[in-house]
Amino acid sequence: MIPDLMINFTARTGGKLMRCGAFLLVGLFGVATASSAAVLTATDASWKVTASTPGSTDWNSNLAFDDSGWQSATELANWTFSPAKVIWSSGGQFSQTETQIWARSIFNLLTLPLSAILNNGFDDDGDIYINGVLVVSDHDGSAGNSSADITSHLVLGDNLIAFTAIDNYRVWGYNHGAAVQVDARFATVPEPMSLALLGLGLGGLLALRRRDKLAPT
Ligand SMILES: [Ca+2]
Ligand SMILES: [Ca+2]
Repeated sequence: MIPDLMINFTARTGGKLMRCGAFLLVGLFGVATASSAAVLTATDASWKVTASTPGSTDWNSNLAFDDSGWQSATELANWTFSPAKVIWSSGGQFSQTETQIWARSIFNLLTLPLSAILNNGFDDDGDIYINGVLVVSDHDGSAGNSSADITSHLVLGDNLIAFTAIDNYRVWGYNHGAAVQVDARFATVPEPMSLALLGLGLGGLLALRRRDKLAPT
């Protein structure tokens, strides 16, 4: 639409049209590309964890699952994954007993993001679920990071992120950890300046068009 208008009017209206076009393009560009970044959730001491096999299989899909018997996660310091903290349960970084944990957290969305990327690191392996859907399955037998696009699995309101992590390479005890973080981008409400520029451009074009129609041919 814009190129046609530009071509149609340029020959007759010269500089004024160019100014209207510039306002339109700046306004549209500002509206179309406006977005903001946010961390939806990241592992820290608020996450609930247990080193005992959950009593029912819906621990990773049911928002109302009773995890009151689980404990607050222990934050570890054995690798950096900012702003997510590396967590495990009470056994700590060099536990002699724990080889697997289960972890849960709930976060709320007032609007759905344009995109959401789940970044994670496991020492050593694990599975991650978003609202009951398996989105990461890492069973390569060694520590490492990966990421997954989880945009389509998010819903308005409460969302459950849950994982199980397994230490399967023992060094000085079960030196294990897991870090999980969801980074999202949201569309933002158009800024007043963008709307003003858009209005200026449209108003200018309409004025030029009206004048063009009234002018003798
Ligand atoms: Ca792994
Ligand atoms: Ca390990």
